[in-house]
Amino acid sequence: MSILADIESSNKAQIAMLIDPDKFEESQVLKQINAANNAEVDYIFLGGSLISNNALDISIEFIKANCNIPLVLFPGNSTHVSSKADAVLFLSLISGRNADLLIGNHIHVASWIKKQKLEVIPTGYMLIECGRLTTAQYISNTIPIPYDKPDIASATAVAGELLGLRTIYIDGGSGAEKTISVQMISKVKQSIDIPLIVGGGIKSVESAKKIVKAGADIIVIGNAAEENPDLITDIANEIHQL
Ligand code: 1GP
Repeated sequence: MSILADIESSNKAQIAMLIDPDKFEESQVLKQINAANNAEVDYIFLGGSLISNNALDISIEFIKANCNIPLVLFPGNSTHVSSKADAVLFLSLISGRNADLLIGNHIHVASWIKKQKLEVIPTGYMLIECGRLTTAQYISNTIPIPYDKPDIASATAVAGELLGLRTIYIDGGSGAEKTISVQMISKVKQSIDIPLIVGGGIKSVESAKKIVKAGADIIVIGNAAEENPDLITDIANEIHQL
């Protein structure tokens, strides 16, 4: 089954652990992968807004040598792709008005990707203001959707769905001060009929549960799992029961 089909048909909430290739360090990543294996994490997302160490392929090889969890690229631009991964979130940054991230980068890699075995998951990516300026917002040179404007988020997500995108990813950005509000998550979820991915600033079992109850189909945990790999086990145990 394709990864997208797995996401679409899952009758329980899923969890993705985000690994940043720019922070790649074998012993640290191994701790995270072991925790992900124990916790039966559903996906590993690999990527970030800024990759400056050229470690993407090395990271993929290391992760795949140590676990069988599907590995999905989460690219910041067209240089962040590799045929060694299982799938790529083909992100269009629909919350912003930066043409390069809406369509420009895609053109650079589209013909190459089409020839690979890499599964493509067309994804409407939306940055939401969550307390502070994040790297994703800065590097993308876009204005995030205001925290307290669920209607804008909902209309943007619906536009993405009507354009044919297959998932919506709302993200406070890595290291967000607070998570996206449950009001916004539930408004977006009620507006669309495609899977909803939510990430940014999820640091506890309680906030993960709230986000899933509000409607997230997949939650993404990055920083908190780097700081405390055991947290991913606790969160996955709870989330998989919801
Ligand atoms: C960022 O959604 C991800 O794009 C994860 O964010 O690192 O804050 O968990 P955190």
